[in-house]
Amino acid sequence: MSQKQPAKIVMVSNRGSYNLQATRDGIQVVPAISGLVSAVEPFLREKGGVWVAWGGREAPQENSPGLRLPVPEGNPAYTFREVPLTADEINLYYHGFTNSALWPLCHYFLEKCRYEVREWSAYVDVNAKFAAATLEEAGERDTVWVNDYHLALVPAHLRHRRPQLKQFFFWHIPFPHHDLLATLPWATHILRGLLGTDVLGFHLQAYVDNFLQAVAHMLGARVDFEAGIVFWEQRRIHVGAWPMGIDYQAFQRQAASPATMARAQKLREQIGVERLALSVERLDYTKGILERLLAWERLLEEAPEWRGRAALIQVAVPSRTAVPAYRQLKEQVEATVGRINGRFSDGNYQPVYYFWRGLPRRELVAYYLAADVMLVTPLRDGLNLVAKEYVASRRDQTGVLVLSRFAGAAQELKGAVLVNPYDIDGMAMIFNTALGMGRAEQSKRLQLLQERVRRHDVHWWMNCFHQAMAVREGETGDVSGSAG
Ligand code: GDG
Repeated sequence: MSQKQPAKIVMVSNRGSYNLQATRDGIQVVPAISGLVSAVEPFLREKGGVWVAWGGREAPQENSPGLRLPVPEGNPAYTFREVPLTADEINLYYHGFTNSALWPLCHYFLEKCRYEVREWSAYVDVNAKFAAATLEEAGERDTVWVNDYHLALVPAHLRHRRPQLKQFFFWHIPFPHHDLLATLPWATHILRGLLGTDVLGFHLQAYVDNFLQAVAHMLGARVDFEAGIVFWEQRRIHVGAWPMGIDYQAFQRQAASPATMARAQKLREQIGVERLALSVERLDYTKGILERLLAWERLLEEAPEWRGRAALIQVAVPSRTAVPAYRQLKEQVEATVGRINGRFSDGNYQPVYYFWRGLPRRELVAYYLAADVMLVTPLRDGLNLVAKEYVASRRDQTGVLVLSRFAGAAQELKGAVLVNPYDIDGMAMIFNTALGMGRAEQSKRLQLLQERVRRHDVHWWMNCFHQAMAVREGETGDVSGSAG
C-alpha cells in the first residue's frame, strides 16, 4: 500500500456490512443488518476505506484467498475484503468458541459455557487469519478498528507484526468480572490479545472497571483506574466507556414517511386490540424471550381485564441456528407461544403473534410505530440498540419503553420503566402498569428518553472514536474517563 495515499479506516469484524451467498448464478452480495453496520457504514461510504470480515459463507477451497469487492454495487465507495472460513473453522471457531464459550461467559451464563481445546485452537488460527488479511489491507498511516469478542487476539498480532499501526478495539458485549472470566482456561490470552490495541472501548464504565481489574489481577499489569490506562509492554492502553448511539434522525425520518405510518395503522387494524406490545430481537437466550412470555401469560392470568384487549407481537430473528442452545430455545419459545395462545385466544383475539424471521428496516419502524409498549427485557445485554430505535421512532411522544435493568442501555435511558426479567410476577405487574400508563406520563418519559438518544447519537459515538484516536496520536482530547 502506497505511503502517499490518504490515511483510511480499516474496519475489522467477524460479520461485516455484506454477506456473500453462493447461488447457481455465482456469488450474491447481500447487505447485512446489524447495529454496527448502521453506525459505521455511512462513515465508510463517505470517507472510503476497507471492511475486513467473514462473508458468512463456507470457503470454496481450503486456501481460498477471499474476495475483494468494491461496494455498494453500482456506486462503489469502499472495499469489502472477505476472510474466508472453512466448514471446520465455522464450526469450531464461530459456533464453537465464540458462541458456545465467550458469548455465554460474557453474559453470565456459566452453565452454557463449553470450553474445548479444539475450539480454542480454531479461534487462535482464525484470529491469525483475520490479522493477516488486515495487514494486507492496512497501510502504515491507516487506522485499524477491530470489533468484538470474536477477534480478541487480533490486536496483539497486529502490534507484533506492525508496532506503529494505529489501533482501536470496541467490545460490544458485557465484559465479565474476573472471578467469572477466570473460569476460561485461556482468559489471560484473551486479555493479552486485547492489550495489543491503543484504545479499547466498551459500552459501560462497569465493563471498563471489570476489564481493568482483570488485567491487574490476572496479568499483574499496572493500571491507573482513575484515568483508565493500562501500562503494558512499554505502551499505554486507554480504556473508556462510549455507549453506542443510533442514527436518530434516520429513524425519525423513516417514522415520518406516509408509507410507514400507513403500514403501522394497517398493522393495528389487523390485530385489532386496544393496546399492542412489541418485542424484537435475535432469538437468543440472553434476550429473555421465554421469561417475557411467561410474564405475559402471568399478566393474562392475574389481570384478566387485558384478555381480548392487549396483544404481544414477538419478532424473533433467526440466529446461530447451528448452536444446540439456540435450537432448544426455539422449541421452548414456540411451545410457550402455542400454550398461551391455546389458553387465551378467543374468537378473533390472539394474545401473542410470533414471527420467526427478520423484518426489512422499513417494516421494523412501522412495528415500532404501531406499538404502545416496547418490551426490551434481556437477562443480560451489552447495551441494546432496539430500545433506542423505538424511542427515536416515536415522533408523537407516546409509547412506553419497558427495559431490563440488566441491559447496558438502562444506565442511560432514564425515562424507561425498569424491570428485573428474572422476576416473572414483578414483570407481569410492570406490564400491567405499562399497558395502563396515561398519556401525560408517557410523554414526560419519552421526552427524557428522546433527549438522551438524540444527543448521544451515532455521530456523537463516532466522534468519541475520533477523539480517542487523536489522543493516541498525541494531538488533543481526553480519552481517560467515561463519556457516557
Ligand atoms: C450486540 C450486543 C449491543 C433486529 N431485528 C431486526 C433488526 N434488528 C436490528 C436492530 C438493531 C440490531 O439489529 C440489534 O442490535 P441490539 O443492540 O439490539 O442487539 P445485538 O444483536 O445482540 O447486538 C448489544 C450491540 O451489539 C451493539 O454494540 O447493543 O448489546 O449484544 O439495530 O434494529 N433489523 C431489521 N429487522 C429485524 O427484524 N431490519
